[in-house]
Amino acid sequence: MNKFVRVQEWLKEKGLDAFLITKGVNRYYMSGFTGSNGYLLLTSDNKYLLTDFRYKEQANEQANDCDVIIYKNGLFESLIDVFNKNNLKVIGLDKDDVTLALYEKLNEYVSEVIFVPEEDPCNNLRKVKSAQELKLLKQAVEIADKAYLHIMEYIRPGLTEMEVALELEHFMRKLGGSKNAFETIVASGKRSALPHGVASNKVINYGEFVTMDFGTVYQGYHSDMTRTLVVGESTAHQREIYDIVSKAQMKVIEKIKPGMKVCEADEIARKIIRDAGYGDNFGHGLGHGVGLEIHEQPILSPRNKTILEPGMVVTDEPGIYIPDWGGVRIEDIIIITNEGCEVLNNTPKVLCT
Ligand SMILES: [Mn+2]
Repeated sequence: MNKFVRVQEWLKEKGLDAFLITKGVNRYYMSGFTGSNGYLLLTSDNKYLLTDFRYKEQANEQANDCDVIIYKNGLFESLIDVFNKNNLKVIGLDKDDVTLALYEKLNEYVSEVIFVPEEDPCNNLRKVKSAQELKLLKQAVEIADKAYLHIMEYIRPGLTEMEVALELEHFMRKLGGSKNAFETIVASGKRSALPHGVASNKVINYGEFVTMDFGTVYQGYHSDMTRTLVVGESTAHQREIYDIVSKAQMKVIEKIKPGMKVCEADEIARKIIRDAGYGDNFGHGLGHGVGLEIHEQPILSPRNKTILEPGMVVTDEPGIYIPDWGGVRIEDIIIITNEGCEVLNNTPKVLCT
């Protein structure tokens, strides 16, 4: 079903006359407009895109099914005008995005309208991806995959974590990625016990774990992958930890399917790690949705009861982190299919270089 129709139904359910989208990715999702400034007002029968003079042509071209309004005397004047013309009285605001400053100002300028804090309905719609979105996500993943294949050849003792991060980032940009999906993590030796150890000046030594977590953005869509390897020869303990994480990660791929609650998917990996005696060393959720944002719904935590549906795109990224020793995380992006899942990443998951 058309996403605007879904929002119209949602407005009716909530008893709202309109919803004001303030968050950039949701503005893009509902209008196609890529400009950095603007508000999108969704009413029961129309979409109004309010933006400034710089984006006049771009907005009319990209958001061709919206009424484009270019502010003349500022955003508030234009908003009041639309509210009045459409007799809008009860308007939902994005409670995760609207600042107190904006909320105060809206109330000050338009006292006759009631503003209701709501979750932006787009966050929910974005969980299930369209064919076009899947295509772009696959391209973002492919770029990251190719960068990792390159880094497997490139990495060697004596390089710093930052040098490895830069090489990954440079390679992804050359392949068409527009920017890094997030701050690149390259964590070696004891630092690999830090789940979010962004690349530092530390030199990578022979025999150390190196955890690399990185991704790119392709036409707005994010990739996110993690591999852990040992530069040189691994120890029995390193192999033991790696094998547990690998088994947990693969078991999720084997078992995850639509109809399952996300907490049940999390438990597949968590049980394996717990049974191996490392339950306390896996302190984060199994993964997260990924798309226009690097972290989006559904969040795969042990507490989330959201039901998995075909077309959802999530990460599968269990880890074990042992303070003052090191850690392992392995992460792929998967699509929930009608039967189970499809893994988007193609790069090998092997311990040694
Ligand atoms: Mn991730």
